[in-house]
Amino acid sequence: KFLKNKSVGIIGCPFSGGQAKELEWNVEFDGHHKLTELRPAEDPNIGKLKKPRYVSRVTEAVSKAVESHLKRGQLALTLGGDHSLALGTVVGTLSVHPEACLIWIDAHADINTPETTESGNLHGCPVSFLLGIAGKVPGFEWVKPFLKPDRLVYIGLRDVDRPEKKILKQLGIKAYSMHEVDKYGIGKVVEMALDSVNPKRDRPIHLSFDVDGLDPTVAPSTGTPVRGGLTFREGHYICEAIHNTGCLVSVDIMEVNVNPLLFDEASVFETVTIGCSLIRCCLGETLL
Ligand code: HAR
Ligand code: MN
Ligand code: MN
Ligand code: MN
Repeated sequence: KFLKNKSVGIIGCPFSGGQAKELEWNVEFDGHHKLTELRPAEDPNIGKLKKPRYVSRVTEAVSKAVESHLKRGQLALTLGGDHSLALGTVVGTLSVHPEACLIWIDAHADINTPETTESGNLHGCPVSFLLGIAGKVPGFEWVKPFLKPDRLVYIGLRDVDRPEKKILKQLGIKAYSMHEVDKYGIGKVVEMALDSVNPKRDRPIHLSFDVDGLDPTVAPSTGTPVRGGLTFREGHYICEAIHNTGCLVSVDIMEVNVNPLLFDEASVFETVTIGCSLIRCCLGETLL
């Protein structure tokens, strides 16, 4: 009776004055960035790539947002959304901290190039753009500085395309698949991963956490689930250990899908809840 347009306004209230603020972080919430407004009227494929202009505009805007929070000395926490967003978040981090390293938690390597991608989906490609091996794609000229291959490490991989495997080998990129997690245990894997990209623990760390790195039994509402993933504790251990380095400057929690048409409420709740709990570990929540 009183409303029009079937439109809801959400008032985000990042306020904790009425309680004791547990982890002692001040929270500044941007609100949801209005990214859909950046969608161009026309966006034909470029080669195999789907929605290239939309993705380039959105990721460039996200890079600026991350950059501005980091410049103000804040930890940049980005909640998404498909993993193409990490193209923006990582460039934002590198533009403030050129010496930063990238820890990528995922079932997938997301390192397809515009040539190797079979799906054409850009969430399977952000790492190739970050490394500067994607070639020239119109709209993505803003992507700089590039990430050096020895500043990147993966944990949790188990669904890597054949051409992606080739790129990982050729560039000598360090990757700990679920096989290594099984073999060495998560403690050793995280230590080896940190030793490879941040041997002296003196480089800023960007953590890009795709929730499909977790097993679908603990993080079900994600677009491309793959069996045999990280357990609840393994996921949390990674965040705790990275927090403990004192080097964490930027965190992405990605591929959380909250579309009620795609997932039931319980699945969404479970996945969002684990995302929040990973974030708390990144911010220093401990078990004891
Ligand atoms: N490798 C496949 C592709 O390029 C699948 C990518 C899967 N998507 C993600 N990324 N959720 O981690 O399309
Ligand atoms: Mn902001
Ligand atoms: Mn991913
Ligand atoms: Mn993934």
